[in-house]
Amino acid sequence: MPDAPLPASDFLGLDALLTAEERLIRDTVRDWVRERVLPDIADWFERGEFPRALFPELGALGLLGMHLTGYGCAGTNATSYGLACLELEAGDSGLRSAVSVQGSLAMFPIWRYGSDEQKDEWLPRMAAGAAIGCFGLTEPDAGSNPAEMRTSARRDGSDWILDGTKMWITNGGIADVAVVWARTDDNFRGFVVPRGTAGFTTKDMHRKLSLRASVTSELILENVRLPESAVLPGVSGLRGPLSCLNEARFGIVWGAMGAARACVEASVDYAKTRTQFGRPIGAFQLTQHKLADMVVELSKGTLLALHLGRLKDDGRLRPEQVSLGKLNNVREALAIAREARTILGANGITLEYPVMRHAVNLESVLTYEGTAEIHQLIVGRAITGLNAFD
Ligand code: TGC
Ligand code: FAD
Repeated sequence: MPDAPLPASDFLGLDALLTAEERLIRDTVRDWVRERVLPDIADWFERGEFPRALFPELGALGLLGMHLTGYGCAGTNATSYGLACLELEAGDSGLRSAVSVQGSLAMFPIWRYGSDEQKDEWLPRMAAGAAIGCFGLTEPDAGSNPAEMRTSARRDGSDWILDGTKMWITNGGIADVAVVWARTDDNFRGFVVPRGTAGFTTKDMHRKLSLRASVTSELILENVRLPESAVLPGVSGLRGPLSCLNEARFGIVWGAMGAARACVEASVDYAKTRTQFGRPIGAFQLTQHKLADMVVELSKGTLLALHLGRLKDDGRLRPEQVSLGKLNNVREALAIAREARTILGANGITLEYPVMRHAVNLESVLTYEGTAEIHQLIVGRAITGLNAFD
């Protein structure tokens, strides 16, 4: 009697390396995505929208700022946060983006660097999904190199005056609060800017061919007057925003494998049922070659994510190691999605199947949170000790 087939989605049996609690969180998120996201995601993607109503549901599930402690946050370990990102991105990268930005880029800086008043005002509502946050670092002329940002914060008495434009900001148009990074006389500082502040407006960006089920916006700051209490007191310098990116990039290491898994599952199903030349296309050697290579990279990438998760939970994860994970897992997820597309033939280009949606989403994921080239240079610097950015 032959052994039972090995599942493409967990060929190495990595499930056994998770704790019961981690599996429970993973299964809860997977079920929620299956029930609440998969039936509608193609429509949201086609219409170019992200339903705001999902936020309170994500909050009720404990997924917003889930690896933070206190203030209504779930306080899970980092591996559980990663598993949640994986399951969310198996639904859509836009969904994982919304959660990454809320928890790792908007809540994290307030939680780590904010005053007690800022934490009390924002974190409980953000954890519940009652308030949405965004993170404004990138500008029209400062992407990979945020040190070139023009957005300025100058003193006026005890107030600050902010001027500038942030671009490509996830959740920007639906955010109740923006964490905005700006240049001061001698440094960079973070500011907590509530929607409704005079001079602060947002404009959604349209005609995107990627990450369509996600709100992407410009933040426009014109003579925005903020009190001293708006500044994040706990950090100055680019270390502030870059440290937040470590958190979000860690989530992407996992999330990319969710998108990859969805593509692998769709192509295995398709290859077993689509018949040409009198047999399932999955019976052809060339198709099996593709499927095997996809499963190899999915397995390696998921193992890498788990290893980085364990390092993070042990307090030993270094930013350069996160860069290695983001570089590898997004690059391989994109290769898997493109290969999956070929297996589905013409059907692969439609929204009836998830693969093209994941493939185009992953183009954004390859670029944001540090492009593939930037992560190559970060890893290259760590290996050689030579700084290519100087
Ligand atoms: P340098 O100017 O030398 O360093 C500035 C300070 O920052 C520190 N630092 C870090 N700290 C913590 N974690 C990290 N990963 C850090 N990287 C740098 C550094 O030690 C220094 O500290 P200090 O105290 O000495 O002042 O800059 P660098 O040479 O280290 O970095 C250059 C470079 C290119 C690697 C960096 O600028 C970079 O990572 N650029 C990429 C920019 C980026 O990733 N932007 C992302 C925007 S947010 C986004 O995309 C959200 S998408 C959300 C979604 O929808 O999911
Ligand atoms: P550039 O920096 O202009 O780079 C263009 C090309 O040049 C890339 O291939 C890059 O790798 C390459 N390059 C640059 N420098 C070097 C170098 N030294 N060596 C070799 N190659 C180099 N930002 C936020 O702040 N908040 C958000 O919420 C956010 N959400 C986003 C959502 C989406 C959908 C997208 C697409 C982007 C988002 N971003 C956000 C912006 C994102 O972080 C930037 O797009 C990214 O950092 C790259 O910047 P850039 O697009 O200006 O490209």
